[in-house]
This record gives sequence, structure tokens and C-alpha cells, in this order.
Amino acid sequence: MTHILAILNVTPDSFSDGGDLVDSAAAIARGIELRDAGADLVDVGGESTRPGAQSISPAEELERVLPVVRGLVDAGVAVSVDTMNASTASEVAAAGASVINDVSGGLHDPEMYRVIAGLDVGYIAMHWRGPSDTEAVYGDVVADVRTELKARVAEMAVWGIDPERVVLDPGLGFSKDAEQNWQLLARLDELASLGFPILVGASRKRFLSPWGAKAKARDEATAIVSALAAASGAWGVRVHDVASTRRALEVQAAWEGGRA
Ligand code: PMM
Repeated sequence: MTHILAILNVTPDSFSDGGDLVDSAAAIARGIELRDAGADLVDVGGESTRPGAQSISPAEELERVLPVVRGLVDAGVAVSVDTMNASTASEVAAAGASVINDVSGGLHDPEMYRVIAGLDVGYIAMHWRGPSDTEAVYGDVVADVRTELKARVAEMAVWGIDPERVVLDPGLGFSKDAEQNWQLLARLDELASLGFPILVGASRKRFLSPWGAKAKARDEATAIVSALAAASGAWGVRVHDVASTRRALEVQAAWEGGRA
């Protein structure tokens, strides 16, 4: 079944957690809850990528995420870490994180690919045109994202990153408007044709606002997108509310079972 990455933002300024998880113990407890609700990986992030969010130093990021990673690994939870920093990637991998989720696809930190090549971790490379308030111009957004992800993968090969460990992500909402997000979702197969597993991160994003004015009201729309992404062959979905996406994926899997 399609994998679920559960979002655990350990940031005081994150729009969806409202900063109530800055306390590590609370974050660890929440991560365990997310696993128990059916998450395959708990994705711990210390730096908010939302437009206008303050950027923090890699040291500060590490200080936020490391105790949470350690606590979750101790509890037997599979952990990914949402970071653009090679130093953070290296430290959290040493603490037992099994996946690095890099929203910059290696474009932020010139050390990232060298570090990833030397670690025994999965690597999620998201499509990125720069910090999230960057305005971007596309021709055909799907073709452009595909070409740019393909270039990232070629660069990873130069650094000796095992392609078996790589997952690609179209980066919904990152320098992309609603129409572009829908084009990327509707044509996921074109991205999948690069030959890598695809992760979709639609959860609570602004393009779902017609079905929920506030971020937390968008979980139903998110769950539907999860099922449709799964039907389109996505390897995984990154979501806030695990329970609703879990149910949606189960229904989709039952539908798929009708073919057998
Ligand atoms: N979106 C956000 C953060 N990290 N990682 C991946 N791989 N894909 C995404 O789409 C993605 C991400 C921003 O959303 P959040 O602030 O709700 O976590």
C-alpha cells in the first residue's frame, strides 16, 4: 500500500501545528500517536518552509529536531527528517533517522549529495526553484518539473548516491499556483516515468482552500488527494492527519483489489 509520511513540525512558527509542539516530550508523544494511527514514517521538521517563515541556523534546527528523532527512534518509530542542511542530515542519520527529506532537492546545501552518498538513508528530493516565496515562471510546469528532477538525479549519480534510495517529489505549492499543482497531480505518471518512486505532499495546502478555509479543515480534501495519488501510482503521501488518509488509502486498496 502507498506509504504514509506523517508530518511532525517541531517549529514555533509552523502554520498547522501553531507551535504547540516545541516541547520535545510532547513532540515525541505526538510522533508515537502518528505511528499508531498508521504512519509508515514520521517526518520531523525543525524549519518552517511556509512563505514568510523565519529561516534558522542549521545548529538551531538540529537542536529542535535531534531530541525528537532520538526519542522516536528509541520508541521504534521509523523517522524521516525534513531538512535542507547536510550537517543536520548527517547528525540525524547517526541518531537513527532512516530517510532525509530535502525540499530543496540538494540545491540549498552544496554538501548535501556528498553527505547523503556516505549515509545509509533514503533520500527524498523535492522539486524546488528557491525559497518558497520565490516567483517562478514555467512553460509546461509538468515537463519543466520533470526535466529539473531528472537533472537532480543525474547530479546525484555523479556523487555516487544509490538510485535505489531516491524518492522524487513534485513540490506542490513551492513556487507553484493551484492550477500548476493540479496539473502536476493529474500528470503524476509523467513524473513516475523517470523511474523513481513519487511522494506527494498536498496536505492542507492552500490550493485545497475551496474545500476548507482554514488549514485544519482541509484534511478531507487531503485524504481524497491521497487516494487519487495512490491510484496514480504514488509511492507515498506526506500528510498531517494520518487517520483520514489511512482510511482513504484502504478504500483505494480495496478498489484495486477488485482487479485481482
Ligand atoms: N511540503 C512542506 C514541507 N516539506 N516535503 C516534501 N517532500 N514534500 C512537500 O510537499 C513538503 C515537504 C510544506 O508543508 P508543511 O509546512 O505543511 O509541512
